Amino acid sequence: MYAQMVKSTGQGVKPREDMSPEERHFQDRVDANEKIEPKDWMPDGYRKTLIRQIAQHAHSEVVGQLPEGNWITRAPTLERKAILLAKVQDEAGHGLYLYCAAETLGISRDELTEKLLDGSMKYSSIFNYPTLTWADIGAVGWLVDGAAIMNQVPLQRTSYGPYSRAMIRICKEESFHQRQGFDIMMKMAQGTEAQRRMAQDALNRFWYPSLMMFGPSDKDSVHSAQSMAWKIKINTNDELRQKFVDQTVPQAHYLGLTVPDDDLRFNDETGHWDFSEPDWSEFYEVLKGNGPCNEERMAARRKAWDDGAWVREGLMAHAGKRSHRTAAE
Ligand code: BYC
Repeated sequence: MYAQMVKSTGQGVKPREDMSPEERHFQDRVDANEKIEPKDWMPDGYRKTLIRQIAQHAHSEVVGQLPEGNWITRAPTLERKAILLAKVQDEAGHGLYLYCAAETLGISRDELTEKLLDGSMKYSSIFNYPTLTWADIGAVGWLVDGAAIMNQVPLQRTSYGPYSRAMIRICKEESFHQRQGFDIMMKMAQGTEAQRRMAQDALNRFWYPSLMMFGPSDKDSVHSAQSMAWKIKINTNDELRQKFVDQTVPQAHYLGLTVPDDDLRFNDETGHWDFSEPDWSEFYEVLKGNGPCNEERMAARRKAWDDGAWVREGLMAHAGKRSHRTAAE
């Protein structure tokens, strides 16, 4: 049922002449940059697309704690440990803001988690790659949070009020995350020869998976056209990917590192960096569950869900008792 609902939103933009009067009025509000609030009328497709995108984002924040949490006990100094711990806790908080934003659309957080666990909802492809060395934690902060910010800053202007407000808070914290990652990379790149090699190796492994975070190229993006008409998305996947490359290549050069792309060239005519596309067959394999860490990530989420069952049951029992008491009073 859910897959069907999602498919029904994956088409081109609905022409104005085919819209009902409510849909036309709704589109006019979006075009006038009015925020849509939970109790306002909205097309079913708008609601479903938002639930899909916000929940996918929320799941990504939560699953995104795993590759970094893996390094909390092994951070090289007390200061690095405290910073990483704070960052990972921030990601949990981002997940909660986003689940709350999704709940305003009429779906519960439990349902969303169940959809993640049964495979009908996704999380970002990037978190299916392992963090093998401390330099990977630098690369995640610099590249992964850098890509996330590139995507999320425009989403502060998204048409749905609760999503837009959640993004404003999240973006404030993400910029600190990106800087802490770049700072780790600086230390590594300017350290011993072995540390510099670790930094380069982390860049080599995280470069293309970071480019994939923006989603398939525009010609293959299923949802972009309608999502942009509804201002659920503000930019296309390729626009954001290009902005990310333009911002990140000079940073890599500043670090004295080499971007692993032989075809990378600054194009004087366009004023942008030309770069090689990621291997899209790898991207789709990761989405199908065949990435290096898909199984491990889902097993960790399933275990957390099962281990937390007693808390959920306890809360429900407490809520039940309270409502009995209120009814009796
Ligand atoms: N991974 O039509 P398209 C973070 C799916 S950062 C997995 O272009 P759309 C964090 C897509 O869902 C990451 N799946 O889709 C950072 C669709 O499949 P379904 C989270 C992907 O939605 C640091 C299909 O491919 N950020 O949280 O218009 C530390 C076709 O794609 C991916 C967000 O989620 C992918 N990379 O555009 C901790 C930002 N890309 O659903 C945490 C909000 C595409 O039809 N989301 N797919 O089965 C977005 O901006 C958009 O959803 C996307 C995709 C740009 C990601």
